[in-house]
Amino acid sequence: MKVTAKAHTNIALIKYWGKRDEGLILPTNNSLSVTLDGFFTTTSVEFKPDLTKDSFLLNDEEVEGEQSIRVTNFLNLVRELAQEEVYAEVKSINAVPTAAGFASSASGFAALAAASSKAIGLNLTDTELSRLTRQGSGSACRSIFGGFAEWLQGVEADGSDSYAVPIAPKEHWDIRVAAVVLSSKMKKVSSRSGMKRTVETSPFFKGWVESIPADLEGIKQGILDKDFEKVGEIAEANCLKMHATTLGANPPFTYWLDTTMAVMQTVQQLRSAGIPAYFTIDAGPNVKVLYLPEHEAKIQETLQHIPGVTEVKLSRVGQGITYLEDEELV
Ligand code: FM0
Repeated sequence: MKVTAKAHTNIALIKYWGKRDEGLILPTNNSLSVTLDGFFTTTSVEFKPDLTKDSFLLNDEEVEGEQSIRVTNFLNLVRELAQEEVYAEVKSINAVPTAAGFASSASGFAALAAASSKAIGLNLTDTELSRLTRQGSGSACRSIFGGFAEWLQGVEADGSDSYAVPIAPKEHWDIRVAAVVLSSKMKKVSSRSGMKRTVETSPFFKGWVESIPADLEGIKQGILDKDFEKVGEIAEANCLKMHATTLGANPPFTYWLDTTMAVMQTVQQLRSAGIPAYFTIDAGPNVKVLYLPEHEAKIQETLQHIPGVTEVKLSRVGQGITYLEDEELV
């Protein structure tokens, strides 16, 4: 049976940055994200007895190398769970720039997990699906849910209590996110290797982990109260703390470019001018700006005029996993 699933990316307001178990992908802290409707991956999976290996097409092109190994490793987990030994044909369409800090792996692995687990006959609950998805890419486990979701780090060595839970549905709060795309796109240090180097060498990592519980408590209250200033201030500060840990790593690194800082300064200037806007940045140079619907025109206009910015993509809060009935990619 061919199954097609659609998953949206998410942007972390409290970042996942550090693993306690690299194989099972278990984090050193809880994280919290908002799912975005503007950026998504649609994936179809069909397990076929006549195949001699998995095949993976991304945006109609055959993928090989590290990316295809990650897909096969993930499918191995799905086969193990289902006790099946059959290879799969995987086709993905990614409406997200890859490897540019747009968490493309999040929507990618969430869609892959949903489509493959269903195609092989597993009937997983959202919690089980989130736990499985986590083992493809950590941040992806939050994309099972729409709206606002928290990934519970868990304490068990086998990862059984490490999965995402919904905090508030997308209908709860209409906040917006502008994804600011910079002309220079490729990141040099992947999030996976960047967080590993940080955990192993940065003296600031301990402080980062210790600061998380207070940020989480504050932001969850802010989301429930729809207190935009509170949520924005905590998210921006949390992002800056995460990026500070990379400067303390050995060798040190940063994901920021000059234009990244120009966008950050513009956001701060917007606030000085009375427009509530806050930034957050993942493991890449692009910036996401949080704002309220009534300021959309001004936000868009201001951001796209920053030199070095190629595109500003606006997004609302998105939904969780959906399955497409016609079995075709859209
Ligand atoms: O999304 O090694 O999921 O919480 O995006 O595949 O588990 O790609 F800013 C960084 C994403 C980390 C923060 O890490 O790593 C966040 C980040 P994996 P991911």
